Amino acid sequence: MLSDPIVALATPPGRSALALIRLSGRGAFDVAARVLRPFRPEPARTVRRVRLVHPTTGEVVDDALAAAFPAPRTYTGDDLVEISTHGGLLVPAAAVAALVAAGARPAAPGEFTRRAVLNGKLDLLQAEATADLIDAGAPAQARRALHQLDRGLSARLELLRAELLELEALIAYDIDFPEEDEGPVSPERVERAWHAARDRIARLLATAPEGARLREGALVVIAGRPNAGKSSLFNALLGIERAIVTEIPGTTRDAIEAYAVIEGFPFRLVDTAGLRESGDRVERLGIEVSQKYLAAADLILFCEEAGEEGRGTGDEAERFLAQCTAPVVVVRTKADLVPVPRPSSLVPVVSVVTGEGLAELKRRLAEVAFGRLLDLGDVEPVVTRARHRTALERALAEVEAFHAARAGGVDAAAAAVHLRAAVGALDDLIGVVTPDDVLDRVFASFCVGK
Ligand SMILES: Nc1nc2c(ncn2[C@@H]2O[C@H](COP(=O)(O)OP(=O)(O)OP(=O)(O)O)[C@@H](O)[C@H]2O)c(=O)[nH]1
Ligand SMILES: [Mg+2]
Repeated sequence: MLSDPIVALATPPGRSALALIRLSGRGAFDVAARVLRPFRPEPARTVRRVRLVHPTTGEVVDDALAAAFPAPRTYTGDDLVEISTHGGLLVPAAAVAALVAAGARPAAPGEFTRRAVLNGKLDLLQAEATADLIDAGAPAQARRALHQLDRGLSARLELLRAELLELEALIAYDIDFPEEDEGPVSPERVERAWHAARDRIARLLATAPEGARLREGALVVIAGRPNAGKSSLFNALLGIERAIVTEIPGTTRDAIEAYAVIEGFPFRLVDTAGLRESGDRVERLGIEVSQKYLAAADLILFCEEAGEEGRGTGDEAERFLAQCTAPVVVVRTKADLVPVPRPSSLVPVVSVVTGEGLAELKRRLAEVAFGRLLDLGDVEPVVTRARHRTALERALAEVEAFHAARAGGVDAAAAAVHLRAAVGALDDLIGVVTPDDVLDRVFASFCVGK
């Protein structure tokens, strides 16, 4: 059923001062009236103090606050009631149970937002942004999600869509006047309009790799010779003593992964076993794991001891680095052991003992992993999901195919089919008409009550 009354706890269960319950759908006010004393939908959007009572046993569950939001000016687009109860495990659950006994159904994950999309209150990109905002662990993720929730990406795609329709209209003149040598619209004008639309798609697509990294966290693999100070630096970047540090080379045997927010951006830091030829079986396995991480890395942080630059990094390490496709940031460790002043170099120099250079290193990591996003600032839209990327790739391919068809002498009507297909790809992306299975996928990761 599309609009039956649903109910859910919108706050996490556990010890808290308050909990928020949402009830929405056709008949939501009748359900509320069976449980809340007193309940009146008027005046709308006004909080009132109520007694929350179980509808069949008459037992008083809580002394609460409730507000009624009549359709269509609500989050879901249907009638909606928000009830603030006391927190904890027992009261909110009993309140939800009372509303279920009064005729509401427990909501599925993301069902409130799904209804908002179906009722045209949010587009699909805004619904995704809602989930991203809730899941945000780093400030940059939250800012990006808010921008998308504000229709930043939607507005850009609508502009693009309008440009493609405009291009289609220009072509239509050729369809109407096929006999004329030169139609009323010059080929240059069509070419210019095509270029503008094509570049706009390409620029959006170019944000996809860093957009995906912003969602998942940039994978930074810390590598280098044994005893180079990798685990010490890993701990310093995390701000906790996570990995074991000793003066014995070969201390780290396994890869250790941890989440960190650096300069407001999300990172997944990995400490690895030092790279060297080793006779020790466990250490060799550790080095194999290091290599796997190096292959998957977004960025490699390569540690060398300061003052040891002349000694090279060892054949083994150099071979690994030569195979790496990810950008490498070299860092000199243990700066406090080297006399100052040191020969100046572009390579960051750090010490976990004095803290020297750590702030600069963090800025450098953010620049290398998220430089394009930093350049774009918070106003330009960014695509963050595989769903966005594949739709834009489809649109780009169709727009290119249109151009190739025109250049190849295909008549205007046949070439325009590609423009239609490109517009269709953008419509799928914004969620103009969205099939159920796409909605299922988008809302699968939502929490209940959202
Ligand atoms: N003085 C000084 N000592 C450091 C610094 N960083 C690391 N060390 C020391 O260097 C030694 C090796 O440090 P680790 O962090 O374990 O080095 P690692 O690269 O992880 O070594 P493996 O796990 O064996 O590959 C330890 O004795 C650390 O205390 C530093 O900035 N200054
Ligand atoms: Mg180590």
